[in-house]
Parts: sequence; structure tokens; C-alpha cells
Amino acid sequence: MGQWEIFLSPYKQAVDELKIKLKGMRSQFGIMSANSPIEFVTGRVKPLASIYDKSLAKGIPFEPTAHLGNELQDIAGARIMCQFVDDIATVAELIRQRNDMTIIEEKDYITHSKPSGYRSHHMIVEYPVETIQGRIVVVAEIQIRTLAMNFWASIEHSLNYKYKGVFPEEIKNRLQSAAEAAFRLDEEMSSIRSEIQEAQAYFSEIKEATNPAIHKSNDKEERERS
Ligand code: 0O2
Ligand code: 0O2
Repeated sequence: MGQWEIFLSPYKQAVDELKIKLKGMRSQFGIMSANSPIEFVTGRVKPLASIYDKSLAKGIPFEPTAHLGNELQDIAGARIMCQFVDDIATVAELIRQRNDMTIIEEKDYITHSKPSGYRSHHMIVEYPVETIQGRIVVVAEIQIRTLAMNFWASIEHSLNYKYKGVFPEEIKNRLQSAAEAAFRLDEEMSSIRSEIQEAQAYFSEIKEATNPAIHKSNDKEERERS
């Protein structure tokens, strides 16, 4: 196994575990028939080429050491997408209350968006993974954002590849105004939040009522009880 593979393996384990735990939070809201503040969760280990680029940009030696992991902070990354802006604070609070990770920093790019227009709430956490060689604490980044913020960030991210971070002025301005439009969309959606959630609850009830698998298991439970 190469040095990099060994170095990245606890980060991979952290991402896998964080995804399961954060998706678990979503399922728990479902079981309690409550609206989940989490729409979906993704995660990734930063590709080696991106680790190289970022270490170069930050002037950190590109070596598989704890120093690199502590400085880059997002080698392990999980991303939580929410429907509404208010859900972001709810999710951040749920994460603060957990005992299986320690928050070392939070970055509120929602109140203070980045000059690019980027919005998101970042939580940098220390997360312990148990390995055959004992416990390793890795630094991971959890990004929490709305679907609209995520749409904007993924488009801007792909354009970044094309322009290698140096956008023509016109594209830069358009992206900034698109970020504002996305934020206005979030505000509009928040203002009709209760209507949206009533409609979603209605559709999930209909889906459940017409799902033959659920009927079958309910019938089985009835028979077993009688
Ligand atoms: P389900 O049943 O679809 O909800 P993975 O390894 O597949 O667990 P990964 O590779 O980190 O996850 O990320 P991926 O494949 O990009 O997406 C993770 C989860 O987010 C998947 O659900 C996707 O279906 C869901 N997802 C991705 N994009 C969207 C989106 O735009 N809208 C919604 N609602 N969901 C999205 P799961 O976990 O496989 O389960
Ligand atoms: P990836 O994996 O390609 O997404 P700092 O030292 O704190 O100033 P740092 O360490 O880069 O800077 O942290 P920052 O800016 O708080 O968060 C880094 C990550 O946030 C980025 O990772 C992106 O995922 C996201 N991000 C930050 N700014 C922007 C932006 O303007 N546009 C988009 N699309 N995403 C942004 P990477 O390194 O880009 O990696």
C-alpha cells in the first residue's frame, strides 16, 4: 500500500461514517413523521490532485503527514443539503449537540457570503476513527447549504475548472448576480414554507397509503396481533 493510500484511509473511513450518521439523522425525522431539515447528504475524500493544488496554494509541504491534514481541513468532506435557509441553523445545532465529534471552527458564509457570491455554513470538526492501529483523530469539514446554494456552487465550481479560477469580468458579475438570485429564491421559498411542507406531508401520506409493500406489512402485523 502506498504512503498516500495509508494516509488517506482514516479520512475515507471518516467520510463513510459521517455519511451514515448524517443520513441517519434524516431517517430519524422520517420515522417520527417530522419534516426533515436534511434533504440529502453527500461526501467525498478530496482527490489527490486537489490536495496537491491546495497545498501548493497554501504553501504547505505536499507530504502525507498530520500537518497537511490539520492545515487543509477538508480532506474529509461531508455536505448536507437543506430545503430552507432556516434548516441550516437547525442542522448546525444538531451537530453541535453530538458527542462523537468536536467542532473546532465554524464559518458563516451565509450572513457573510464570499466575494464570489458563495454561501454555505461550514463546520470544521475533529472526528475520531477507530482503526486496527488505534484511534486516529482526523479533521473533517461539514458544509451545510440549501438546494439553491448547492445549485449555484456546483455551477460555479465547474466554471472554475474551465477558467482555472480567473473568471472574465462579465462571468464574474453574472455569477455574483446569480448568487443573489438564488438567495432571493431561498427567501421566497421560506416565505411559503408552511404551504410547501403541508403539500409534502400530503404527498408522502398518499405515497404510503398506495404503497403495496406497506399494506402487506401492516396486514401481517394485524394478523399477528389477532
Ligand atoms: P437515496 O435513496 O437516493 O436517497 P452514496 O455513496 O451513494 O451514499 P455519495 O456517493 O457520497 O453517496 O453521493 P451521491 O451519489 O452524489 O449522492 C448521495 C445521495 O444524495 C444519494 O442518495 C443521491 O440520490 C442523493 N442526491 C444527489 N443529488 C441529489 C439531488 O439533487 N436531490 C436529491 N433529493 N438527492 C440527491 P442515496 O444516499 O443513495 O439514497
Ligand atoms: P472542493 O473539494 O473542490 O470543493 P481559508 O484558508 O479558510 O480561507 P479554505 O481552506 O479554502 O480557505 O476554506 P473555505 O474557503 O472556508 O472552504 C473551502 C471549500 O468551500 C472549498 O473547497 C469549496 O468546497 C467551498 N467553497 C469555498 N468558496 C467557494 C466558492 O467561491 N465557490 C465554490 N463553488 N465553492 C467554494 P475546495 O478546496 O474548493 O475543494
